[in-house]
Amino acid sequence: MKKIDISSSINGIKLSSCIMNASGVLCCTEKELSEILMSSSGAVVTKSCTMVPRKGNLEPRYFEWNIGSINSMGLPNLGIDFYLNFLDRKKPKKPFFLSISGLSIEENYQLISKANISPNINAIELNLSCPNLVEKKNQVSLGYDFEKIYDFLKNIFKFYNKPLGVKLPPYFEDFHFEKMALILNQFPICFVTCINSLPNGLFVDTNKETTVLHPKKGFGGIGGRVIKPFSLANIRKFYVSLRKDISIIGCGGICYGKDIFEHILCGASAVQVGTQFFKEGIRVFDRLKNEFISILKEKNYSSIEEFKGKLNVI
Ligand code: RRO
Repeated sequence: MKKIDISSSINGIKLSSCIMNASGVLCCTEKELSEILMSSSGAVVTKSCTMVPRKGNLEPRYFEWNIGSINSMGLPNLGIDFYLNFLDRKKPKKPFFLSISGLSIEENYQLISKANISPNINAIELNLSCPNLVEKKNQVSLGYDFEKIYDFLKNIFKFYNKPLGVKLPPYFEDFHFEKMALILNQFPICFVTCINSLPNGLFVDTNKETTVLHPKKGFGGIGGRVIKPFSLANIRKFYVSLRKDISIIGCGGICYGKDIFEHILCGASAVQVGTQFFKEGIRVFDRLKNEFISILKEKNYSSIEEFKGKLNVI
């Protein structure tokens, strides 16, 4: 019988499985990260970190329903030193992506400088798209600030010389996709992760006539099954417009093996699981792997390279 290989490469970083966790979900503490290291996920991504630990927003700050989730976590994390120390102690056998999300451009430079001298990091996933910071209520997130982002990336690549990917917010306009691709194509970006949660959703409790979240008057980032069409659109748009050496990591709406197939068909080289990981726990990686392998068997594919990006338009 034909051997089915679901390994992948993110611009040269080898993953034994193309399925990994999404930053933010169950990847903040020692226990959570250790569990991911021992699982069948192809890599580990940390919760986005800042220079100093943060408690995040007030609770309730997460809610899920049958087809989605809403969160306003507010960047709770243990601080960059914890994640670098964890990495140095554990020396993971799978790629380790440090997600960073400074509260200012200056803080991002400090975080990136620290990561730059850490010997064991495989890549930074620079989060340009946190939707929930109460202290930045009137500021546009960097991923939507097309003026600032060019200079920001230019300055980073003056001193940073390891692999760096960016986690993008969802875009909706052709003009924005084109503008972002034009910017990213000018830098030695290793990968883009599409997409972060859809910002500023609102979920209402009909019985209580209230919001379900407390921070930011109930508004929060939407994730889960309901956002899959937006993930696929963002993956596809960037797959056709980015340089071919920039890998795409799909994120958003992965619940079943077939969702992984769709992300890869649109152009992703790997996928991240967020809401469904939170719902199901660590066994989600084995289940998704088995379902994905079954689909490849049915379709007679033996590796993801055979169909990656090969979406047909009818
Ligand atoms: O912590 C959060 O509120 C959060 C972050 Br940093 C992010 O990037 N995406 C999200 O949905 N929540």
